[in-house]
Amino acid sequence: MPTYHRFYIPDAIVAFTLVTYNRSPIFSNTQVAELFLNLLTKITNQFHYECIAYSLLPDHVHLLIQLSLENPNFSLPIRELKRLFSVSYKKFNPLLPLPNSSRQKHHETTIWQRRFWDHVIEDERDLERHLNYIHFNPVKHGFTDNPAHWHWSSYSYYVEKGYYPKDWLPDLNQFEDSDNWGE
Ligand code: NI
Repeated sequence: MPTYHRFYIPDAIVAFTLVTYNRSPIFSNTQVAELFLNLLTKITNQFHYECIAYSLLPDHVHLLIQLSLENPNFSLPIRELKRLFSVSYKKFNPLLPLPNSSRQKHHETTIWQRRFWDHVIEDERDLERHLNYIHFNPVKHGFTDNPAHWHWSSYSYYVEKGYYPKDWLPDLNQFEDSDNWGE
């Protein structure tokens, strides 16, 4: 198991990817998707974070979050988001598969994949790439051919603000030199 080094920079913008356990498409359920977004708002408020962009896919979530000066350590808030969601989600689906012994030892449920992917935004260009990646993601994964047709992302907000032209599609070359993006 590799050692993870995380760098906690106050006020940094961080990209996160959270994946469901066994890639179960739990966010296809509208109520479950709304539950997650409500808890995301709750957590960002609690830690004075700002969610800059998001994209909710059936089996994973992409987030772009600005941290706060008082809570630069994002591990706790993200773990808390996953935990709160797991607790509430059980009400939707009481017949979840039982965790194996390793997962039980780590007090993990069968709702999320262990850990999460994160990347601290380096500069303006990196920020733009991640915004584009997140908003293009429903198309990338084949759920729609137009980012505007995907309800579960912050794309329409950015179109309204004039950040994207009406029929925006990204230059795909900008994504190739990056790391794995967590999904
Ligand atoms: Ni994705």
